Amino acid sequence: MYVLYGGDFTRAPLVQWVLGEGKIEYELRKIDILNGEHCSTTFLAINPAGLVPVLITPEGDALYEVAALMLYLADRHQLTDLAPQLTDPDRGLFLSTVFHIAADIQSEMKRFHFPHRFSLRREDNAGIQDLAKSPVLSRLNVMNTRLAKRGPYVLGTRFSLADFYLSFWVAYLDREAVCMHFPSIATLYDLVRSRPSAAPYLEETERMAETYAEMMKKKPGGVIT
Ligand SMILES: N[C@@H](CCC(=O)N[C@@H](CS)C(=O)NCC(=O)O)C(=O)O
Repeated sequence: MYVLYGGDFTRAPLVQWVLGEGKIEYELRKIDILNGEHCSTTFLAINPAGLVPVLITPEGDALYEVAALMLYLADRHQLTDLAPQLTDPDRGLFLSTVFHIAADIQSEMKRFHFPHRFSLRREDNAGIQDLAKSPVLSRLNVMNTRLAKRGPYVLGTRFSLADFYLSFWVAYLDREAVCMHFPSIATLYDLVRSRPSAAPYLEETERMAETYAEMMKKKPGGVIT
């Protein structure tokens, strides 16, 4: 059986959703990242990189990098409704989008959520957050134009896990502002959120984003060290 290390304020729900879609059995072990459990000796023995989520495969390998986990599960369990197969012509656009979200959208969210790690002075943190938003918004703008031409999903009329992946980060951003500026992303978000399997995860992510924003106001020096 799979074991997933995840928990609140992590991106583990992306993996949980794929596991749920595939009706794949797993055990969830929660890691308390707010209290630094991801830096504990016990967790570092599982993932020396100190990052959550981690998926332990039935063979015992410890895998991390959320995009890789989603693709791995979809491929291994033939979840072709979520990920076009290797020889499917849609595979190229699918991979290009998933890698773009992983490398150029979610990575910028680190600066947004952990501004204190990128600044020497506490008073710079708010400015760093603002700066982090701008590349994300310009990338969403490109995505919005593409969806307007060939939507409503990343692969046109065909839903895939790329849509859930993008929606997850929209939920973690200033969702209302994103949806107001980018109507085609708003349409995609609504479509994904109306899927019974996705709704609970996106609702929870919206709540987490609001709570995290509140915590950042109370602890401008950094919520997680
Ligand atoms: N590139 C990794 C990043 C994982 C990551 O940053 N996870 C966050 C939780 S969502 C974390 O473990 N943060 C702890 C830290 O940065 O100290 C992925 O996409 O899986």
